[in-house]
Amino acid sequence: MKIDAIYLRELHIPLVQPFETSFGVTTDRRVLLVELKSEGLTAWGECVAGEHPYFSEETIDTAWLVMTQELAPVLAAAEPEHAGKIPGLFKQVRGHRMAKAALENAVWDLEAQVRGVSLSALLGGSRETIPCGVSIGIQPTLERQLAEIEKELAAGYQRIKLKCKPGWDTKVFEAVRNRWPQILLSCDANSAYRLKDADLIREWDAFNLLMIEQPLWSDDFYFHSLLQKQLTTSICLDESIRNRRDALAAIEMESCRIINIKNGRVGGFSEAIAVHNAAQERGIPVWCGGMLESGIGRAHNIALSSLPNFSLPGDVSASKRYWKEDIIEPEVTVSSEGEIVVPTEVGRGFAVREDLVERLTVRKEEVRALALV
Ligand code: OSB
Ligand code: MG
Repeated sequence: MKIDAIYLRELHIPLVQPFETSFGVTTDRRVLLVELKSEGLTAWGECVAGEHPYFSEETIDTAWLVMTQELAPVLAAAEPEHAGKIPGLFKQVRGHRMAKAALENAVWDLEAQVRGVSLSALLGGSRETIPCGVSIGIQPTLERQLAEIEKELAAGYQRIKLKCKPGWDTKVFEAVRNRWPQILLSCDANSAYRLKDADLIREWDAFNLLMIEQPLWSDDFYFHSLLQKQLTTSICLDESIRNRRDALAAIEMESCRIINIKNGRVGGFSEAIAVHNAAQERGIPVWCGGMLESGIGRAHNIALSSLPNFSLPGDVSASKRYWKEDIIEPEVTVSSEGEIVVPTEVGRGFAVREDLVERLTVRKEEVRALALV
């Protein structure tokens, strides 16, 4: 596949409602897109780095820098036969997985078009529909929290995940369980607790949570393994899992019983598939995490979620939960059974609204092959 041009674009898009986690509040997204041109085709990738280095070390700005200076010139000069070769091209650059993922995933997006298959089929997906959950941000009041859950359950979502932090945890879970004893319920601490909080976390076993996501340090396996031994509830790791080796270590050490796979966090589809396979071979279920993506990242998450071991509802939900107007057509919709239909059309199955992308673009840069610089 010949790469004719690579453009980076930054778009500014407000969220329909602020999203609060233990590390901060997001009200507007700075969305970084990769637009790849190849022999008359246009492919897209999305960089899921945040506006601040709170969830991970990367930000939209570090990703822009590393893509323009290091990664994109290498990609522009290559003629990859297969998107699975891209991690090898980027091997010399340490870290910067979200930047790498945006470029690699654009090549997968291109390859599906070139081969005339759906992105899901190209990745090895087998599901026709994917089960969906929602991640609900920390709310200003308990009343608002309950109202948000009620709304999402009415919309059909199969699993409710509550963001939590010290001071916004036990009393919230208790109120939710009193009102809805049977729903699939989980929580995500985004590393807000320490091992000394084990007594508090153990109280949550009473609430029959499907999982507790990343309670401790963002780079830890060992202390999570100590905590997991003290809990009946499963721990799910998100931040800690950067690649297949991390998944193997976490499984071996019994640091978790469930893994959240995020395309960007692990560096792209190739590594996401490797994590998926490693977990599947060891009987560990996975689900697809979300990073408040625009339609492009969302479409890619849907394709990834069609792999067989994505057996738990993911955080991939409808466009309208995030955006007044998404940049894809059709927008992502969720059925009243809480499912998204995996597209079978060639490519990602959602057209990019290029006029809208152009209007929302606040920064654009073309990257040329190294030899041409
Ligand atoms: O930990 O899963 C997380 C959003 C930003 C950063 C980290 C996380 C999240 C979410 C949002 O939970 C999931 C979504 O896209 O709806
Ligand atoms: Mg998480």
